[in-house]
Amino acid sequence: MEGLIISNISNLYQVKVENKVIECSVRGRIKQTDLSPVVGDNVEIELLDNEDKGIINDIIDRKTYCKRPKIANLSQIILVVSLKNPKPDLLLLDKQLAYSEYLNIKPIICINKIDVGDREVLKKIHSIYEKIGYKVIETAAKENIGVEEIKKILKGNITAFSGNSGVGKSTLINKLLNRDEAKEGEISVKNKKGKNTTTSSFLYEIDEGYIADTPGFSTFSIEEIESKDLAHYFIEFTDYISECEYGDCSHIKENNCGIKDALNNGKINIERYENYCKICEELKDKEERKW
Ligand SMILES: Nc1nc2c(ncn2[C@@H]2O[C@H](COP(=O)(O)OP(=O)(O)O)[C@@H](O)[C@H]2O)c(=O)[nH]1
Ligand SMILES: [Mg+2]
Ligand SMILES: [Zn+2]
Repeated sequence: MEGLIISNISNLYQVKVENKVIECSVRGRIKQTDLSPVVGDNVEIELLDNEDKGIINDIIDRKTYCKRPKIANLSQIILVVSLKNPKPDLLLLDKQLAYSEYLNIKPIICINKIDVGDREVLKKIHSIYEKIGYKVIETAAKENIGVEEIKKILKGNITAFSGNSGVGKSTLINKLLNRDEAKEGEISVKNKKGKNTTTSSFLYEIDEGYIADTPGFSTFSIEEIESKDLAHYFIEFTDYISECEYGDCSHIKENNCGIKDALNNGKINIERYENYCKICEELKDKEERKW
């Protein structure tokens, strides 16, 4: 039978099959391939004699896969910024947008703490990101504003939340799940020896979807992207890349660059372009240090 891995603590997996959760271990054969099951994987399991334990025999093809934190089949990432305390970090947001595009996971922007902060900044973020096709949702999680709108888009998806510390991710997740404590990513479970361990990620069922509570998503790194490919993950740039004179154009110092032309013609936002340049230089530095 088939199930969904909702948690993983060392080599034990909780697999949801219909309305039951079955504790599973992994068959040696899969362990020997480099493909170990992760949270979010759909797996083929076989029940053991006592019916509430099982063995994972196979992993069903993944739609998406994120290495750090390890999680499979995420379909959406809600990128949370706050209007104030901390103020919006658009460089981080642009990094996260690029990384989501690279992983082929749909990003959605959530501006939290709209009860405080500057309306002009709020308008600016809407304008920059809606123009290029991203959905932007406003919330004040603490005041329960906009939480229903977030709930609606969770249906049928496995959704993770990402953003700087303090933007309100835990508050938002707790409101969505109707739970009180801020325990984001720190689901403490006693293992067989009675020792407390912390799961890496956990999927919470909500309506007809899942919320991935994933520590480490707030600061995920985009080092996997090669600097030469970065422009492809800035979605509004892709139309202009073919107009560059040089096939290996980095869109920074070259002449006859389609992206710089689009920038000069007002078709690309200057802040997005400047963030592209910063991220590109950062990736290049890392690539050079590898040698
Ligand atoms: N003013 C205001 N404060 C909020 C809102 N949402 C969360 N906070 C506060 O922001 C702080 C950080 O929230 P938290 O959920 O821990 O952020 P996280 O680090 O992203 O998980 C807490 O003191 C929250 O009470 C909001 O909508 N408005
Ligand atoms: Mg938190
Ligand atoms: Zn170019």
